[in-house]
Amino acid sequence: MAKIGFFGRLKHLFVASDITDDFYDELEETLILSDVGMEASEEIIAELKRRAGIQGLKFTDECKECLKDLMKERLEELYSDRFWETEPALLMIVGVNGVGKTTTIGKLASSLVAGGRKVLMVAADTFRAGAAEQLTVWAERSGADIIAQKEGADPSSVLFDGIAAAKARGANVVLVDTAGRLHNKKNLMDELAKMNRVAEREAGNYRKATLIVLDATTGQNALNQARVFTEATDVAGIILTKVDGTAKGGVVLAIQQEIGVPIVYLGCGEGKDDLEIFDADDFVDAMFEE
Ligand SMILES: Nc1nc2c(ncn2[C@@H]2O[C@H](COP(=O)(O)OP(=O)(O)OP(=O)(O)O)[C@@H](O)[C@H]2O)c(=O)[nH]1
Ligand SMILES: [Mg+2]
Repeated sequence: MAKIGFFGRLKHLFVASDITDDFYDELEETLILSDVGMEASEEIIAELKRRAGIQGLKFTDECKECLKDLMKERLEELYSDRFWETEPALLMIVGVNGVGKTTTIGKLASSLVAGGRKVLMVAADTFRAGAAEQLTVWAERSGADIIAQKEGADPSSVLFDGIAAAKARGANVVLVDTAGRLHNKKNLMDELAKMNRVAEREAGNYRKATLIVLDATTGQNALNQARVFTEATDVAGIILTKVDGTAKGGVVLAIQQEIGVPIVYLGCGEGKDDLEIFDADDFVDAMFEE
C-alpha cells in the first residue's frame, strides 16, 4: 500500500488529553482539509461523538480506533461483487484527460497476462495525438494484443474491430482505452454513448462493464467528473489513481458519500505493478499510518 497517510496532520490530536469541543472541531477541519468533504466530515464527527458517548470515552487517544472503525464501515457499504472479473470480460475505461486511463490499462493487462490470461487492448482514443502509440508501448510491456486504427478514426469502429478480433482470437479480457477529451463535453458523452451501443450489440459472451478513472490529487474536481460520467453512463466501479502522490486519501470518503459507486482499484505509481485492489480496511489503516 502506498503511503497515503493524513494521520501526520492528526497525530497531535490523538494524545491522551481530554475530549473537548476543540478536539472535534480540529478533527473535522482536518478531515475537510484531507478531502473527506464537508458533508461526510460532519456526519463522521457526529457519529464519532455519538459512539464516544455510548462507549464512555474520556481521552482523545481512545477515539482513534473508533474513528477508524466508522470510516471502514462507511467504505464497506460500497461493496462490489466485481462482476467484470468474470470472463470473458469487456472493460471500458473512461475518465477525463490525464487521470491515468492508459497507464491503468497497462497495469491491468500486466497483471492479467501474468496470471495467464489472453488480453486484447482496444485503442479507441483516436483523438489525442500519440494515444495509440502510448497504448502500444503498454501492450508490448505487458504482453497483450492491441487493435488500433489511424488517428482520427471513429472510436466506435475501432471498438467494433476490437470485439471482432477478441472473439476470433479467444481473448479473455478486452480493455478499451477511451479519449479523455474531445471537442467538448457533450461530444465526449455522445461518443461514449455510441461506443456503449456498439459494445452492447456486438459483445456476445463478453460481459461489459465501464470503470471510471479518477485522479486522487484533484479532490473536488474528481467528484465533479464522477458525477458527470455516472449520470451519462452506467459505471460499475471507480479506479482511483495517483494515491501515491497525495496525502488526501480522504477523498475516498467523499466519493462514498456523494457518488456511491464502489472504488475497486487504486493506482499507486507509474509502473506496471503499481495497481492494487481496493480494500477498505487496508486503506483506512494506511491513512492512519505514521
Ligand atoms: N504517480 C502516479 N502517476 C500516475 C498514476 N497513473 C498514471 N500516472 C501518470 O499520469 C500521467 C497520465 O497518465 P495517462 O495514463 O496517460 O492518462 P490518460 O487518462 O490516459 O490521459 P489521456 O489519454 O490524455 O486522456 C502519466 O504521466 C502517468 O504516468 C499513478 O497511479 N500514480
Ligand atoms: Mg490515455
